[in-house]
Amino acid sequence: MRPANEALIVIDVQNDFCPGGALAVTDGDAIVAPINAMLPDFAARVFTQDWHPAGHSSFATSHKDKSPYDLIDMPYGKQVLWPDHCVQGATGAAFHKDLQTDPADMIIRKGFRPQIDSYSAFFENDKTTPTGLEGYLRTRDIDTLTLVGLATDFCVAYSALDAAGLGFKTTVDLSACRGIDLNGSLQTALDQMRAAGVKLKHG
Ligand code: VGL
Ligand code: ZN
Repeated sequence: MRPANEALIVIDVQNDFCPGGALAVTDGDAIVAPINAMLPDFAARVFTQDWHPAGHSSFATSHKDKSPYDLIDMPYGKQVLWPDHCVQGATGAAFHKDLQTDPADMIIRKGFRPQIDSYSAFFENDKTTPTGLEGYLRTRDIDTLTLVGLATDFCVAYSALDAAGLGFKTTVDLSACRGIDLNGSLQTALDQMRAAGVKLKHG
């Protein structure tokens, strides 16, 4: 068992990001067994859940004449438009059925504000509105994080970059992550994480 200052952060292992889902990541479900195997080793375990109201502003269907994967300008910056996904209460928003969720100490939901998306587990896409996760971890004296989940180049990378920026010792275990890879976004994310001092672990 790892020491009490270390947490495993499991990002968005939900049906819509797995094969058959609305925003399926290739082999997204292949990480479920490795994550289940990692859980017992950590004294602290946090899961995140992408959790959008119907008609969320990150959905292409909420914008006239826009298609999924188009880029638009939002008041807080550029935003990729996505297929409708992880709608609150829908099957697509549920965790993968084989993911062991009982060991989660906390489940943090994000992306619930209609007008702003939230990739990171720490801040919404305006990079200032906090989710509360930082306070949760600090009040438990946790300073070292391992991140796994979906998708490597969006929610995992944004979370890891914010974690490193907040001063957490941060590792991304790539053996338990899968990416979307939109126009080279996977390589960009890996480069950014490395440059920010995030340790990338390859299995
Ligand atoms: C995610 C796109 C939109 C993710 C969430 O979990 O990586 N990506 N919403
Ligand atoms: Zn989302």
